[in-house]
Amino acid sequence: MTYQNLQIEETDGIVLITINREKALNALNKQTMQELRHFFGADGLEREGIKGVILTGAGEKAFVAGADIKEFMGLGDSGGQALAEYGQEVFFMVERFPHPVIAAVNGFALGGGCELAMACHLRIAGPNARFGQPEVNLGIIPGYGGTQRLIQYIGKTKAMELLLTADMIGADEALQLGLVNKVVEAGAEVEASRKMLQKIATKGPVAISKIIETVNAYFAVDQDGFQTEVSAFGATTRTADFVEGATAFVEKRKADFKGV
Ligand code: DAK
Repeated sequence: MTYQNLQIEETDGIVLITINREKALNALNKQTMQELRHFFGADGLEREGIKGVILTGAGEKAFVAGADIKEFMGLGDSGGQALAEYGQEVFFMVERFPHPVIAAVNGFALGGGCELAMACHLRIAGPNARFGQPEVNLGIIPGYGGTQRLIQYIGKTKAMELLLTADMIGADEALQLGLVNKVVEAGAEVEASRKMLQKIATKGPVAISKIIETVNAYFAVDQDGFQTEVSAFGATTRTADFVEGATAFVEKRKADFKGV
């Protein structure tokens, strides 16, 4: 697939994906969703030696200002349910991606944009970041997992308020509520994300993937998280990386992990 709306740059195993529709505040149209699906469901999985992914939006104003309202207006009264299923599938691919994915939130993260940021494993926001689920303003509800993930991050009380009022919150409140991991200076969102991924990249890659899998299991209705942890722990203890990590500790040196 040739990417039209995603700009993809890989440096030292870190992939920077910029959603590149600045004039529409990086709104998620069908093409962009297909490209995200292609990256997180195929291209990104096939790339060797990936350490992590940073997702951001083009320009200084928006991460993603939601699903493309102008495009989905043409949907009429049919197709909404199928599109929500498709969107949820794409965002589950992000959430289940075996390498860490950080949303570098450089402005509005509204509707589908807030949902996309929440599907990422970590969120680093700039001071201009604004989060919200304004769907009720349009007479609809979030369709890409927003009603569920917002509760996971900030609890039912505040999630209910934001979902019902369509109010936006700024970066500091998002930090206080646990929606973002850190707030950095304007323009430093991507670099701060890169720094965090570089730190994670010094750890055992199999262990990192297993952490993602196990944490996700906590929220999966069809999985016992504790049992998932037992199996994942067992799998990590059988890796050469564990032998290397333990040996490096004893020998008082840095571990040289190979991801096996
Ligand atoms: N879609 C399409 N275009 C958008 C857009 C969006 N979500 N957000 C902004 N734009 C466009 C504007 O139309 C404008 O384009 P021009 O008029 O210049 O051609 C340009 O971006 C700049 O926007 P503004 O002029 O409005 O900029 P302001 O600074 O004045 O305001 C804003 C910024 C972010 C507060 C405002 O643009 C805004 O309220 N945007 C919409 C936010 C929003 O409601 N987002 C959508 C939430 S609903 C579904 C599945 C999922 C969903 C829906 C359906 N199905 C399965 C059917 C999810 C829906 C959502 O995400």
